[in-house]
Amino acid sequence: MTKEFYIDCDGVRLHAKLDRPTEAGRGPLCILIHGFTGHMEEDHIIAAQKAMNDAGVSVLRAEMYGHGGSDGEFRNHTLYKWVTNALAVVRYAQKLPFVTDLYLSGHSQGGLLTMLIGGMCAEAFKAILPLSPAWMIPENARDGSLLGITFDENHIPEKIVSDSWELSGDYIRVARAIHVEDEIARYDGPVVIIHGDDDETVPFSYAEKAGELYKNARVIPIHGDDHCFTRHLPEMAEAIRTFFEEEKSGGAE
Ligand code: FER
Repeated sequence: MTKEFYIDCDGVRLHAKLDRPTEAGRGPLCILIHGFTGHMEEDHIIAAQKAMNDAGVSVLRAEMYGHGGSDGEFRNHTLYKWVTNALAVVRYAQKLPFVTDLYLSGHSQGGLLTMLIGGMCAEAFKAILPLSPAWMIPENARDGSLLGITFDENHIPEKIVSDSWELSGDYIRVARAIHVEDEIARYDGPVVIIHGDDDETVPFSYAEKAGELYKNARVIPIHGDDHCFTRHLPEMAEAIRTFFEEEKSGGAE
């Protein structure tokens, strides 16, 4: 059963969908967030949602500022706006009466967001699941590059223009102020990083590096897969389903 609605974030409407497994009573919920230029109906987001539902986990998909059916223009989105949005979604989820354990997952820029919010609200989550997390964005922004587009990091341009999108320079100003390592260090809970080892957008080495920095992380490589898991989507979904099945029986180890 899908319920569609908006979550208020200080007057900004965030488009959301809640999918509950059949015959669900009280139980776990996972928040699931798309990536840069993404939305909640992408194949890899739906596959992750279904895998969670199959394992008996309710899923709250939410679209962040300037994406999908949420308020805001894409060109005006920043990671600070996304962080504020995600905090509103976490607070919303925490008030849902049926929720027992809360989990957080997101793909790419949503995976970076998952890592940031994991550190900010560490006590809120039973585990976090960054999918192909693009946590090099802040580092790249400091070095003058975004998705292969270069700029002078000491003179931020008014806008960054690619073939398919345009972004305000404020995206860069915000991105370069963010230090993901600080939030990694603040999260001691279980982390499951799922990442294609043939990802050309976010190199797999970032999954390995995050896996080493976290105190309690597992990296699940999807061999030969790309950034959006287009080659082995069922394998990615199965990794998610297996993780949540293990959670039901008291966790792996
Ligand atoms: C970048 C690398 C990756 C970037 C964005 C991404 C805006 C995110 C991709 C995604 O969310 O799919 O340099 O700059």
